[in-house]
Amino acid sequence: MRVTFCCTDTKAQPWLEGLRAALPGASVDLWSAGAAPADYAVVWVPPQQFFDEQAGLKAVFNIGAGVDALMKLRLPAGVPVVRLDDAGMSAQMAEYVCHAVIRHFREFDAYEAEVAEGKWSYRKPHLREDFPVGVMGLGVLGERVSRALAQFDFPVMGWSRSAKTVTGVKCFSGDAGLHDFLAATRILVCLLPLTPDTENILRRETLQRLLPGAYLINVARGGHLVDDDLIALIDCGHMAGATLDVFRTEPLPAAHPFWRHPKITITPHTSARTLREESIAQIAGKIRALDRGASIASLAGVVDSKKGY
Ligand code: NDP
Ligand code: OXD
Repeated sequence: MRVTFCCTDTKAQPWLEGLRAALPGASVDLWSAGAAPADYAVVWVPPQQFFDEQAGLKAVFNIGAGVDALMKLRLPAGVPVVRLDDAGMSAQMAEYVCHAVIRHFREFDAYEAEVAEGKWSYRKPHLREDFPVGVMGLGVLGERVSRALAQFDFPVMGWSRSAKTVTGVKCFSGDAGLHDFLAATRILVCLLPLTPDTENILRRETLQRLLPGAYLINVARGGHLVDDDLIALIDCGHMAGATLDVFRTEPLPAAHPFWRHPKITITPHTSARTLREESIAQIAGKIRALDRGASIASLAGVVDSKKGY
């Protein structure tokens, strides 16, 4: 069995060593132009030439949860794409989002600023019922994040394409459910995949339906958000601010106003990192299963090419 590895912006050597150890007997190599045809590919944003040359792949494994960049390429007809299914990301995402929600709700930034000025002062505690949190996307990551927030007794709502039931979370679905979901949300968390249906979903028209004093946490993709609409809604006072981990252009260009906006906190696409050991174990386990004759449909994380996630 041949496995080819082609991951942009990734140190290849530890991945190659890990995959070789997890797949003894397989030949696991770094792809280069003209390489021999492989059975399986492990990729992150490969060049188009990679797929043009590797037309006979049995499956493509993406070393991330989001496949938006991959789905823009011309893939060999019918090749299954398998994304990471959690692989240690949901716990990180729950930490990041709970931290951002609590930091805003408890006004820790304001306390930090006052302490820096030598002030010992109290703020009136907010009521949780005034800070309902709405999570867009109730998949592997969104569901875990919703459950974690509910543990802190925030009122939590979730929105997904298909109807869902999550204990402690009021669930909405589809276009029909979006209006009511937004109208009841004060802190909005985006954990949607980026697809033609969800691109620019965080724009003036949707953000202005949120409760006054709304706060946005975008941990999905920069393409979900219309940057200027967010800034305008914060500056006019409808929104209180935002925590953003993802951007249309990454790294965020030095001149972008998000760097300096006093009500916007940014982090460098780090809310849930791909963990190498967990990811290798998951991908190698799936390759072994396929090699033993398991069907693609039996694997978790298979991308539906029509839905785009
Ligand atoms: P999943 O595929 O498991 O979940 C996606 C969720 O979004 C599902 O609940 C799905 O609904 C819902 N959804 C998709 N399209 C629509 C739509 N048009 N309307 C309403 N709901 C929709 O993905 P994950 O939870 O694993 O990951 C989500 C995203 O998080 C990734 O695609 C990636 O972009 C981002 N991500 C960001 C990271 C970071 O570090 N910032 C790290 C990892 C991921 P349904 O359940 O009905 O299918
Ligand atoms: C992912 C990411 O999609 O890191 O996994 O953004």
